[in-house]
Amino acid sequence: MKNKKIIAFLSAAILVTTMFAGCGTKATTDGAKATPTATDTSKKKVIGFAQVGAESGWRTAETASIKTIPTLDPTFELKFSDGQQKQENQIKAIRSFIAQKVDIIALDPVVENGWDTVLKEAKDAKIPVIIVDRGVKVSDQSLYAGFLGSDMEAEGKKVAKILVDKFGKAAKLNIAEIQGTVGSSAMVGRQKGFKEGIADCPNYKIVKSQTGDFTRAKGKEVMEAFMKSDGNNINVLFSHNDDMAIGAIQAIEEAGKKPGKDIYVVAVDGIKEYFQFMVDGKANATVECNPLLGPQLLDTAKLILAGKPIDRWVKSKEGVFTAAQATAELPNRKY
Ligand code: GYE
Repeated sequence: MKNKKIIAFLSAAILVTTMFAGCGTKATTDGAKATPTATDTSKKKVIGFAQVGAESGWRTAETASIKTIPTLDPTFELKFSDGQQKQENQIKAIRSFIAQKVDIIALDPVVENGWDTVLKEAKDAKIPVIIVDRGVKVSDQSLYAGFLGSDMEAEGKKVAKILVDKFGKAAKLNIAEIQGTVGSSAMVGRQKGFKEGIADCPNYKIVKSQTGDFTRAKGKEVMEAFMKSDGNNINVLFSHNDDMAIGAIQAIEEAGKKPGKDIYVVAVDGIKEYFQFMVDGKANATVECNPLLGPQLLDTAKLILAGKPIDRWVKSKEGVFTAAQATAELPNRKY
């Protein structure tokens, strides 16, 4: 009799354990498939982070920084989803975070538009949303708590200023532009800021402009095409990120020209690898965009969870670097 009771108890215990194991608390790389969790007993605060993808060195550094959150504060847990540069994946991830009843949703949106519906769902579920790195355009500002990231327009202006300082306003420049992901705030802002920055330079002409989707491979492809059609005309390359510039540098070399000399190369991000290209004389300047957003995201999440006010826009601090500073700065680069 006693044995039977023990067996019955054990089987019930096993059943319960298996049930909970089936909906475990493991972080997922595919938010869409994540199942509701049994974290509630652990009392950890859960941040669900919907990442853009893994398209660049900048992105890799940002992901690594965000993933330090549970180490910086062990009372926090992070659920991470890689959207593979697709908005639909990010929307699925957010819905999954809502189903899992996370405490905070952090969204790094691949593009600016198209978030109203899913952010409304998060709001209805009373889950605060922090927009990270890239901005969103929404019909109702109360759909998110705040934005943490860089000023993309200011970055575009800084690129323009580098050219004005180097060549002067009266110079005649044929500029090739490799844009980031179309419709992303990084692309829209950098382009706008740059155009404004060269508005009073009558002979600065953007002769070519195409997207390279922020990847090295596409940056190379686009520059190959530019070199074929306009190779002898282009004096400046403005790439919306360092990775595409690195791809383009290869294309310039393959076309028999000298990047950094025949074509002045300026980009945005400030990844360590690009500094090496500046040291080697193949790239000329970069405008820093800081990807190390993990600690600031944690601080912002803590404020929200404590019911305290946060800034509508938490800006990151950034600089500008030219090839002349590259050797001294290279050992300090953290990403
Ligand atoms: O510049 C680029 C990345 O959104 C600021 O995205 C970010 C941009 C960054 O792919 O390298």
